[in-house]
Amino acid sequence: MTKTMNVAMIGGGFMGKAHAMAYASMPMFFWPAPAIPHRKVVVDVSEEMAQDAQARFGFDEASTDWKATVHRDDIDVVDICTPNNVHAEIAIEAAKAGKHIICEKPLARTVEEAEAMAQAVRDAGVIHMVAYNYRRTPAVALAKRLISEGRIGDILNFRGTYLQDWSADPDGPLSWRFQKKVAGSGAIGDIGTHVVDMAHYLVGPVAEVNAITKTYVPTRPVQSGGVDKLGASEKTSGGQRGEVDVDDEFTSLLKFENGAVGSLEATRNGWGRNNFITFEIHGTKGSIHFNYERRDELKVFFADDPGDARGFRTIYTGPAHPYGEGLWPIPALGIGYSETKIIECHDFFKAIVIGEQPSPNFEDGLLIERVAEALIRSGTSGAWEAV
Ligand code: SOE
Repeated sequence: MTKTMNVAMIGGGFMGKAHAMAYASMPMFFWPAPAIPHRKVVVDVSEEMAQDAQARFGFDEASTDWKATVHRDDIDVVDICTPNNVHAEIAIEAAKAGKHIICEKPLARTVEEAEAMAQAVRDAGVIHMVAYNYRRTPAVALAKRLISEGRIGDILNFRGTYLQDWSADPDGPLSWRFQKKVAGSGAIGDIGTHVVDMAHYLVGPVAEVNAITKTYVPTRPVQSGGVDKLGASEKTSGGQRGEVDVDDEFTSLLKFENGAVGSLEATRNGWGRNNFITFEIHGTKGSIHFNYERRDELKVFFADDPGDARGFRTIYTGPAHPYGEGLWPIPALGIGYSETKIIECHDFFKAIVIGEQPSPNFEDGLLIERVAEALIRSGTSGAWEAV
């Protein structure tokens, strides 16, 4: 009989929606499910927000007290979907309470916080995961499989991007994502870390970075209400403006521990780009190209194809590929953001049931924070910085 595990989700915003949908749908995709997540308690900052989230996302109960909730005996899993400034406090408390933890990315605002979180889960012996979901896109997992099988040889170069435009409008409101005390950093932590996670997964640890960081919009209109509107959908210009003290964009060269080199850039000010997560990887025997905006597809070039048939081929992911057994029965029916979160949910509960740490876990999240801090340091020093 498949075990049911009770989830307390802290934060009922954008990520809360994605995680709640995954809890509901995971057993519909992956059956038998490793465990059935039960949406027990959702916590938010006001009664009204918590009750809205309870009704909308299908939880049994609503609460505004995260601390009491994580200590409840009937909670198995704590899911942290809050802004970054409270990840550490909640995760450390949840670890003390002996709960398994899934935490939204980036793990923390600083390396110091991430170290404390990693220590807390080590001491508690609980299962932990950081929700870098894009590596669970089947096409990205297929890239990993091809690389692991040696199909493109030794990796020479990784070129990654994460380009968005939701903060290109200077009158877009001052969300928490522009405030260092809440977010830790800007494009670096918010989106660059997703690609660092994929680079670590596909190539290996980054050893050194040499970055340029830019803040293009130094002040923004103070936002009305606490809800993150992600850009200019609700203009509040004309009123009071507050300081942006994080990066809008960075571009960096990379050196990997295994000798591969590469580059990484991320911006939230790139007009016309939405969720433009790309990587191109060159190996000694072939190349791989991925663009999340065409996430059913993986483009692959094999150098040992006959000369007259050489060229990038497009593979549409489906049943023959990673996670194919649980997803849709025909390639190219469409993989979406939700599917990446459903797979993430599956892998997290599987890890709990088999008692093995998933990846990326808090140790991986800590390594990513070290890269993020090296990028910030390099943006100031103008020099190569070791991770
Ligand atoms: C905003 O840049 C954002 O919501 C990120 O915070 C998410 O991690 C990314 O998946 C989508 O864009």
